[in-house]
Amino acid sequence: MNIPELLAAARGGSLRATGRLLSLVEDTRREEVLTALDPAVIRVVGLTGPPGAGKSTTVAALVGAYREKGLRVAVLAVDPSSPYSGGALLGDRIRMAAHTTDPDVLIRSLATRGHLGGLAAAVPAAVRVLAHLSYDLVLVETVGVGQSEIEIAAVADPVVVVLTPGAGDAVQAAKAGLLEVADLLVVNKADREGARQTVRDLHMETDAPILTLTAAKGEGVPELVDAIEAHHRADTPARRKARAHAQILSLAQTRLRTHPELDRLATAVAEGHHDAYTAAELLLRTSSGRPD
Ligand SMILES: Nc1nc2c(ncn2[C@@H]2O[C@H](COP(=O)(O)OP(=O)(O)OP(=O)(O)O)[C@@H](O)[C@H]2O)c(=O)[nH]1
Ligand SMILES: [Mg+2]
Repeated sequence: MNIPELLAAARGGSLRATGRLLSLVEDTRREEVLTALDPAVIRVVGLTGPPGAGKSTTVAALVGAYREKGLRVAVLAVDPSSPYSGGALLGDRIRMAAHTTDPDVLIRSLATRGHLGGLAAAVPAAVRVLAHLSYDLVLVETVGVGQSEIEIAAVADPVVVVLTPGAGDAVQAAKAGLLEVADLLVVNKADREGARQTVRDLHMETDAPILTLTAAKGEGVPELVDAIEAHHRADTPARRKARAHAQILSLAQTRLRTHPELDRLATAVAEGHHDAYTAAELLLRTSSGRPD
């Protein structure tokens, strides 16, 4: 099937065709697919946080809540660490089991293979495909380690940071830069001791709204849905512009970071043939298709 045929089949409800399209935008045929899409708007909610904080459990609970409202929901689970779907995603599959037979729920794991700009470039492309296919909402889960949560902040609004109770967790999260990207904070596993103290600690570190949640039991889920809605309602042109700004920068940086000339230029600088300023200028020029 060619791309227009795939798009037609996907719009007609074929999950297979949708899956195929998502694979294409993860890979070398991204541009081809993207140019075939009309611009469409879709809400993207990002969930990030330390490993094991309960992100997938929260996502599964949110899917349930949004399905009750009649929304078509897509889940993108990003596994930045591994090119293969490992144990974590197997666990997710169990947590998502209730939704896997629902035709209005799409669950997809994106393994960022490190080429074509990885996560930063693959997620916005996948989101555009899903918008075109009339999903109402995309939930993007990514582990908050390193770069990925910053990249997610460029696509998602709000970014929900999921933490767990525990001494020093607030401080750890602040140190890891997680609080900076948080529009909403969730202290999950509130059935454990110390949740209230963690909330108090977090209030010292951030002005973002903080909720408690016991995702495993669904407690606090309606409040989280409300907080996400409130955040959406409060969206402004200035915020949309800030997101666009972050997205452009993120995509441009990715292009530069993965540019084939970068390595050659680095060697030239290391060997004293160029200074770094000239090399940076050359990299920008070759990236914009104006090699000299
Ligand atoms: N006690 C308690 N355990 C929970 C709660 N929510 C999730 N868990 C458990 O925490 C573990 C990790 O949950 P996940 O939802 O897989 O966490 P995650 O953040 O998606 O994990 P990774 O994707 O591997 O980083 C699982 O064993 C869950 O059952 C909760 O509200 N209370
Ligand atoms: Mg998970």
